[in-house]
Amino acid sequence: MGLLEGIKDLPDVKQIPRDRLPELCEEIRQRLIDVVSSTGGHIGASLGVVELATAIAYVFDSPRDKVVWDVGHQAYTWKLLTGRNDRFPTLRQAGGISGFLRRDESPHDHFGAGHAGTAMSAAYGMAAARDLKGEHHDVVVVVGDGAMTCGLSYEGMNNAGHSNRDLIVILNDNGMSIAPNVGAISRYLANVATNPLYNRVREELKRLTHRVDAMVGHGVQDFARRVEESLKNLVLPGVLFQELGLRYFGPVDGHDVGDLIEALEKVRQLKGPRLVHVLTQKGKGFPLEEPDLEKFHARPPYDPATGELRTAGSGPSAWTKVFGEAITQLAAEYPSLVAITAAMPSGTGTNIFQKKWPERFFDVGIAEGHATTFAAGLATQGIRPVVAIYSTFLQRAYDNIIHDVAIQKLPVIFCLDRAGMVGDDGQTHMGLYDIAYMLAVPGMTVTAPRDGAELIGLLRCALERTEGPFAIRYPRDKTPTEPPPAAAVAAVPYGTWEILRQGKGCAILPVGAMCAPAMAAASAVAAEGLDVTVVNCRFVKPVDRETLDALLKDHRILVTVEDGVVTNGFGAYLAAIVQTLAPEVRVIALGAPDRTFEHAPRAKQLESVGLTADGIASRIRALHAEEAALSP
Ligand SMILES: Cc1ncc(C[n+]2csc(CCOP(=O)(O)OP(=O)(O)O)c2C)c(N)n1
Repeated sequence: MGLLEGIKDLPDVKQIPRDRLPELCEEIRQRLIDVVSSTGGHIGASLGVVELATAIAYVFDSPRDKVVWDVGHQAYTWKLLTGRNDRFPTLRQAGGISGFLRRDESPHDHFGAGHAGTAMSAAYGMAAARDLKGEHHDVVVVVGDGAMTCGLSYEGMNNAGHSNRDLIVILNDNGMSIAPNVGAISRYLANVATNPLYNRVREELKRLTHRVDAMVGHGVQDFARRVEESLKNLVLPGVLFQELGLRYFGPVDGHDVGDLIEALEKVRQLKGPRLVHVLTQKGKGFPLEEPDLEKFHARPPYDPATGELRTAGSGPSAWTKVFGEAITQLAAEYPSLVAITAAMPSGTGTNIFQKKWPERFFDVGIAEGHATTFAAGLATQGIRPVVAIYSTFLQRAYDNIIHDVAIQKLPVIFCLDRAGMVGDDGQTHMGLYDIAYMLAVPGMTVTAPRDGAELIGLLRCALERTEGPFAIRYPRDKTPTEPPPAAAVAAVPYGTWEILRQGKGCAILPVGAMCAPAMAAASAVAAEGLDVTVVNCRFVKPVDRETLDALLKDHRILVTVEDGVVTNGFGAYLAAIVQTLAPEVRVIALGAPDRTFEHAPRAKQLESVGLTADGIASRIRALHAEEAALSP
């Protein structure tokens, strides 16, 4: 039996002789490569921390000690060592374990996440709670160098650093965010890692820690203080963290499990806020000979022997690609257009733009709020920023959208990829809230295209406007049809809807990607004698008053369909308007109910809330039956 098979929970890890831990790590690495080859997932991030997660499991005593992993995408080894090896093949599958950490999945998942930069604050909260309750345990944070581009990480560090509370921060530095990391902090960390003091520091750390061993139980506190002082003089590379109030240790080789354990054991004996800088290699051991580092971060199913993807995608292009190509082409016509991403060049398709227009491309790091205010600054100077951020991550920038962009009526274009049900990333990544949050922003134009050509037409419409922000949302999916080149697509006239099918009595009003299932539903009920109208509500705000007024004349029921929460969504917004215009008309809102949603394929998630042709058709039939029963 392999070592991993014998591990049912963390205490079993501690039973393994130290000299056999490298063997355990190799088993774990193979298990990760094998399982993720069929489930897909964040293989690169997780392979990078096999030794680190094993060392943490070995040294600390979770669940008594609290271990908080930032994002949680890199914590697959943690899952394997904390009782989830058997269920690991269900990773990211419907009904299976999550691709991130969740408090309801294991007592060892001390904080749920999915978005970057939350770990420092959450861990500091746990440390403060421990002290308030008079308890004694460790609180450990594992945070990546990418997450160090998040302002939130510094807010947490600033607070924790001068608190004097016990907190161990482990900085997992692999030089990568999803793409190569950006900005001053990444350059700073690279300098630290290659500093000539590196070897001296390591040697000195070893020498000093051997002396701690000899003195345990005899004046450890006093000695710890001397260790600290000696190190302070030596580890000038970590001066940034020292100035923030965290004692710096490292850099430590993140693939030497023995060194890691030694370093963590020693740092554990000290007090106060401290930071251990660990150098790791993203994707270590992955079979691809020349990994495309960015694609490597998370990967769809692949061949475990070669690392090559199992299936090349077929059918029309993904929305992401259509968007990336469209802005790249439109940039030739609009010289002031620039593109901004918050650490997601390939995820948002802006990598296509980056290749053609490198000087007009900005990757600002995992900093959605900054991306938005930076865009606002650009817009004050006549530049036309297109800010491409996933719906879920733009939640981070809400104040910036209102305070920095909308109030100043600046023409910033927000392109929200992954809007709607998002699939196997699950509840933390759902793009269900943007219609609701954007509708509330004064002066915000809120739109959603029904296909790739309309996405280009809306981008053009946005670029032609010079006042106020403009949002365009589209899902994690393929477009229904391949669009023509951007030059062949005209601007969508501002504020207009499009009648896709003229019927009577009942009208379906879908938003964006919901047009296709709405049309299919209309065809299905037409075969049964129900002649419904379908209107493409590509402008969610402002509504097309002319078309709406016309609809209100000969329709008794309007059924809105949106791939977003119904609470304060398009249906609610339209109902409030209709109530003032024609109170006798019923507005029925179809969308996602007010709850969280589990990971599953996007199509299944949509089906679960009736956002399919069948689901919409059965609601139309039911409404028709209700109306028939009510009419005299
Ligand atoms: C707020 C937010 N924006 C963007 C992302 C997408 N994202 C997931 S992991 C990641 C990179 C994180 O880099 P790092 O912290 O260094 O961890 P690594 O993957 O390198 O282990 C990004 C940008 C996110 N999870 N949260």
